[in-house]
Amino acid sequence: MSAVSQHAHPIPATSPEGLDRREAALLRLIREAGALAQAAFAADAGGFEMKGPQDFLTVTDAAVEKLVRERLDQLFPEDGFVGEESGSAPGAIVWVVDPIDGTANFARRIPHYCISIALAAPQEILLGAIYDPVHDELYFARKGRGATRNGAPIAVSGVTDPQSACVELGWSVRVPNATYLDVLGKMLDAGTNIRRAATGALGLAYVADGRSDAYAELHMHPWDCLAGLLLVREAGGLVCDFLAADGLRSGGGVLAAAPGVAGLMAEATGIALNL
Ligand code: LIP
Repeated sequence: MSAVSQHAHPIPATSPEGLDRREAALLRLIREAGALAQAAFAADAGGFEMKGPQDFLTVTDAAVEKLVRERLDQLFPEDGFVGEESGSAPGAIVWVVDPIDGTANFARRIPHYCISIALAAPQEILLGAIYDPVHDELYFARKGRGATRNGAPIAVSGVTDPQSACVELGWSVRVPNATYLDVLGKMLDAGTNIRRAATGALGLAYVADGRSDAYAELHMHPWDCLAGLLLVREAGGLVCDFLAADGLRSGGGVLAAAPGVAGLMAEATGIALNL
């Protein structure tokens, strides 16, 4: 994003009207990005390469991020950008984009992926959208205004008994196996059922929607989690303060939980729920 632009809107970005403009643009853009991704998925276009161990990259990741970045640069040139594939540009507020979350699924033609886009200020997440094009489910949250799926309000689950709780523990090579297995064991010992579906953004969206009771991952990138953390918070859940610990630059541990299992999950993961 150009740091200084002759096209900068005179309306302050974080004013109600500035956020209204960004909300409307985000909801249109994420559906357009989802249509591009799903067309590529259906066409089985392009194959994939490896960025590193268990780190997939498809041509669609790059194409979707290019579409999103160019459009946001046209609409809001004064805003910054943080993208999984194309890097960062500074701004007082920044768009944080995962063009295909669940790339390992997308690459192997497993129909379980999403696009995740958040708008963040230095210490708060302002807007979050997660779109699952396979099921045409668009999750959205704006700080202080609740969370929705396809426009209908959503809420976290009321589950309190670990024996009926179903939680997700994300995984990546960035965390030592012994550490991951230790947390996994504590969650199993507490009696919970555990899933891992390889898209943290959708995992967080499902917590906000009451389909799952918590999402934990010991290290996530900001583009994987910021939109989902706002969704869970606005849907009545508890979340970690990801941005407080330099998460926007370095990533960090993530926990988001329905209130009934929050204590159990904070104990098992060692991640504080402070928002
Ligand atoms: C994925 C994350 C997920 C993590 C995977 C992978 P990607 O992001 O959403 O939480 O467990 O290892 O990092 O690479 O599909 O955008």
